[in-house]
Amino acid sequence: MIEQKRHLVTEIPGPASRARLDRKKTFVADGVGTMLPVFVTEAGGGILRDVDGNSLIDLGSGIAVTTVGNSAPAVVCNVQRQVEAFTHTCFMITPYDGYVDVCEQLAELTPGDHAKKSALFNSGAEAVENAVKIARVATGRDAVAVFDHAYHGRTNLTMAMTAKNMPYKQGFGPFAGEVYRAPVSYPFRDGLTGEQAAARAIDHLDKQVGAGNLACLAIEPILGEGGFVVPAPGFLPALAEWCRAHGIVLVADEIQSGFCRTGDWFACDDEGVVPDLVTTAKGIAGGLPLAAVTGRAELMDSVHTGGLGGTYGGNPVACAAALGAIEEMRTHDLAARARGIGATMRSRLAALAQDHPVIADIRGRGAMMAIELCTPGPDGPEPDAARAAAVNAACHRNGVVTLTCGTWGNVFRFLPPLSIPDDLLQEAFDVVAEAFATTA
Ligand code: PLZ
Repeated sequence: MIEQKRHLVTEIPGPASRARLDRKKTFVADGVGTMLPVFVTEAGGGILRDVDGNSLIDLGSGIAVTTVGNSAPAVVCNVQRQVEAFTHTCFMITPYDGYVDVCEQLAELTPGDHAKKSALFNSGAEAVENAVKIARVATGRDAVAVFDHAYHGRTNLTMAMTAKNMPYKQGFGPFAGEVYRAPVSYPFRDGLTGEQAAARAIDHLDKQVGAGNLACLAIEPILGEGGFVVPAPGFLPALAEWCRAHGIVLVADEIQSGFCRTGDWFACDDEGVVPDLVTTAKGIAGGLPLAAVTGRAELMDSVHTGGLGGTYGGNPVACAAALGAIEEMRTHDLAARARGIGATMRSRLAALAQDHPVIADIRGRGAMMAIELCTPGPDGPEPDAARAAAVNAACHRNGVVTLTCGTWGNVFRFLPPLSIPDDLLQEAFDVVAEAFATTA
């Protein structure tokens, strides 16, 4: 394991990274952005090492992917074994055990004890698209309900489902039709109880779409890119109840919140919400591309044979990685570790908020925590995206990889790998505190 120590030997990014950034500019399309252009050579635990020899603390996990840590032992071991045995057959041509093993794990781990089946894909967006396909076939209906601040991907259908225009949608339309957006529960901004916010969303959908026209309602149980918004308690259960009453397929998009990130296997577990379909990706496979739709067996089976698939979906190497990642989560009780990390982060952030009133809200669950930065305005809190960007840049300069998010870009989020040692986590928050103290 790479040494677990923050150590900077050059400015960030250093000269070797800057030279590579010039090459990137020559050969990589400008549309593919890079938030922190340090070129990585090695990573593990809570550290990313770059080409200049700097060691940075990772509070992003490559956007909630390396939950078990980079190159986690069971992932490496399974992948090495699989890559030597065979790399691809295409599961639709000749199958293999790894795919079925992952589906069996998903049946056991996702919320609810009903019979479940899964289909595997490559990316989160692909999983969301397939969940919608399944819901449409199962219900014979077209309409899809999504929420304000939602993020579901960058493909044509999932762009339509994603709320924020820049940078995800600008210029890329026309978008898929029959997607309807409802107001979400955003306790910091709306002050509503979960039940009140659900009643508002349901009334909106009832009047503007009609419950009987909805194939599915897709929701992130904790919003990810939209700002780590945790809906008020009662919101998700009330929506689940309404979906059940009207034959609407409830799709929980657990792509960012799933696989121990929030301190449970899935964020829905917190309130005992049992979705009809769950989409997963990111944390499922320790960094290899894998995604899944898991759901009620009868719903999943409503699609004709051959209707779901793709050349690489459930690639054997990615499946081997997923089995390794799940083994790491089970053996090290990473859900409990996420709760511990969450408690540390919350107390550090609460202390920080005492000194910096710009920290207007602290929210999240487990190792998925964020702060929303605002200044007081005549009509309520005004998003302070400039401060979020300044603090983010100061963290980067000092060797801590942090991320922002949110519709207004004013949310500063923390997604450490669950393999991060305690002292490194504390040191990272010392750097965050210093970043607040030295920016205005
Ligand atoms: N659903 C809830 O968080 C991916 C996007 C990064 P893909 N979020 C990170 C970016 O700017 O592209 C995400 C998510 C939720 C779906 C997705 C999409 O997953 O694997 O990126 O397609």
